[in-house]
Amino acid sequence: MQHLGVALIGHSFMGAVHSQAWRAVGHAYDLPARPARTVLVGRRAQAAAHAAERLGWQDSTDDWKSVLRRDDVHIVDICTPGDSHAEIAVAALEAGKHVLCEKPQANTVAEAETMAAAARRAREQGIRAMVGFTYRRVPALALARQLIAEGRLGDIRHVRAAYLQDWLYDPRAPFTWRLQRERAGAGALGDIGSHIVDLSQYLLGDTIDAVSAQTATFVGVRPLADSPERTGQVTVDDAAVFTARFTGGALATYEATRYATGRKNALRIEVNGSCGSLAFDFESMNELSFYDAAQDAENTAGFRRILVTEPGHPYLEGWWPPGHGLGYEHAFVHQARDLVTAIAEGTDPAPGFEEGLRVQRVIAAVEASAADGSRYTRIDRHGSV
Ligand code: SOE
Repeated sequence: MQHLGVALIGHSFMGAVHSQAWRAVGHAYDLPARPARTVLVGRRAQAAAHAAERLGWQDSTDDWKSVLRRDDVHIVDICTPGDSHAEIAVAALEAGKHVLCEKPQANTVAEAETMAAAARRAREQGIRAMVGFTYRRVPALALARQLIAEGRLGDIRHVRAAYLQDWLYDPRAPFTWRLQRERAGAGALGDIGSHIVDLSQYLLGDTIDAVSAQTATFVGVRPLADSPERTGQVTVDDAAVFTARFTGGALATYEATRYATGRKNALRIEVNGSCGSLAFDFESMNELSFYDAAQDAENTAGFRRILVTEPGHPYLEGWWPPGHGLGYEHAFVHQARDLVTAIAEGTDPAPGFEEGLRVQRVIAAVEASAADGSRYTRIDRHGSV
């Protein structure tokens, strides 16, 4: 059994979730290779050692470059803010390490292009790269992709996607790195908007061709967490709304916001086609709503609720009996399974860095459209009608 030593870089929220995934993946699935939590990397040695102890990693260091020289490290798992993704990913690929990089892939298109080029070169040596758009691996959404690919919705006309959070609705919420352009690249648009852009392109098997957008920053200055009398300047979007046209002709609407008061992590997507529709809400993540125009007689027509927990549903062979349900972390376990399988079988994991680059291009286009306000037709407040 091939041994795959993992080096985790970053140990905050994403580092903790990825640790859970690396711990659980071998319990849930019979894998063609065995991943191990070899070394955890953090900016401060003592905090990294404490996190390694708590999260079950064999070793820890504050020097990310040192893990690239280790023969017992085969996968570098990047869970840091976006401003370090490109440097770490390119160095890891060039050192012959497979790379899993959290989303969004980078903070700019140029960085994402550099990563995609490095991945193309590394692929010639059998080295793989993957970007962590995990919602593709929620079983209900993987099933949605299957149904659309089978033609059950017919020609796709609409996508309606929203990713709603509310952790910034209160102006007293403290300043964080996610509100600094140089650290995060973008705000809600890059952090959660990237998920619904990737997810919609994945579900349709199509790409966005053009966008028209508005973004807003509602609160420009926030108190620092460690000294509330001092403040930080917010330099990213708090919310983005945009329309989009797909290459295949479908029209789409998107909303990504951190001000949807009361919505904690509400990712919602609906796809309408000429033969039916699909709808998903992450707050009911084990369910998929399906309207089959071809099958429902007039007096029984309606959306049906598919409980996506059957053994034959995507990824469910590794889990519990029908109806027992999965959670947020399971998509990360599925991500780990698919990466390990791709590495062992010598195939390309999806999404790779080319797909991550496509998402980055959409984010850049949304920001360009929002900045070019002239494309937004203002209402004539003093008109005669
Ligand atoms: C934002 O708060 C966030 O943590 C995203 O960064 C993750 O990608 C998403 O899965 C949950 O929300």
